[in-house]
Amino acid sequence: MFKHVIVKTPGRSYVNGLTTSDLGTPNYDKALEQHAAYVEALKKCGVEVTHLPANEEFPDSTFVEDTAVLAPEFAVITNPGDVTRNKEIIEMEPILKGFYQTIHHINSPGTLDGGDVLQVDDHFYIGISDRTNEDGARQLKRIVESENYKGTIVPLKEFFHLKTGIAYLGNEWIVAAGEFLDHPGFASFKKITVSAEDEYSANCILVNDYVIVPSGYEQTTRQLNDAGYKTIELEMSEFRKQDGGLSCLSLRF
Ligand code: CIR
Repeated sequence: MFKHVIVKTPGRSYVNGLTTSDLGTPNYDKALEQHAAYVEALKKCGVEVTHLPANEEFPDSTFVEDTAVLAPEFAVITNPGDVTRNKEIIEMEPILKGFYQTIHHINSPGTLDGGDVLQVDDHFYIGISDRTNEDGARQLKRIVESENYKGTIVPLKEFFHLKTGIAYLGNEWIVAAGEFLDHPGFASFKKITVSAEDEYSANCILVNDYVIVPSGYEQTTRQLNDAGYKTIELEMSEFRKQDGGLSCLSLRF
């Protein structure tokens, strides 16, 4: 069960953040509305929300997931791979110190974004991407192993972040798209399969009794419901425009 989440309001500078998409510039007011709905959905899931104010200096800092990797026993402050985002960790570390006694760090030349890390029970899967390099992935593997967890490194072929294409829902269920549909590392899991056109919905999050999914992806939602999951659908258009998904907007622990 998750007890806490950390979120951060997008600042006005959000519309000037990083993106590889061609979906247009986000509408700031709509982004604020969608963020507020996200926070309400998390509250419905029964978690206590630590809500950080916007920081205009870092346009992408609403995507707090990239700044840390959290387990019940320890936190890891990452070393985000894009230079414009790297110093977002400075603001996150004191917040996490309020919750954790054991804090590890990913150090340069290693880089790692939290979006590249998927926790499956006692096992962390660590993607190597344009943001997370081999050194950063190896550092995180060593850290989790020192804390009695398993670590597996997964070089990505296409996805932006590992969790762009895969989610874990507990009870051996994963949601998988693209390169993860027949990836040998995830062959033993039960799968909710996501088609190429619905790929954005592979980034969904299990928060206690609910799976939060982006709205507009009926096939994914239907499969989730058929597998016994209660779902909450959220409009995510303004975050999708900046390559952000549901997992990116919070740290859950
Ligand atoms: C970025 O390029 O860093 C942001 N525009 C999107 C980050 C998405 N984060 C995530 O998937 N964990």
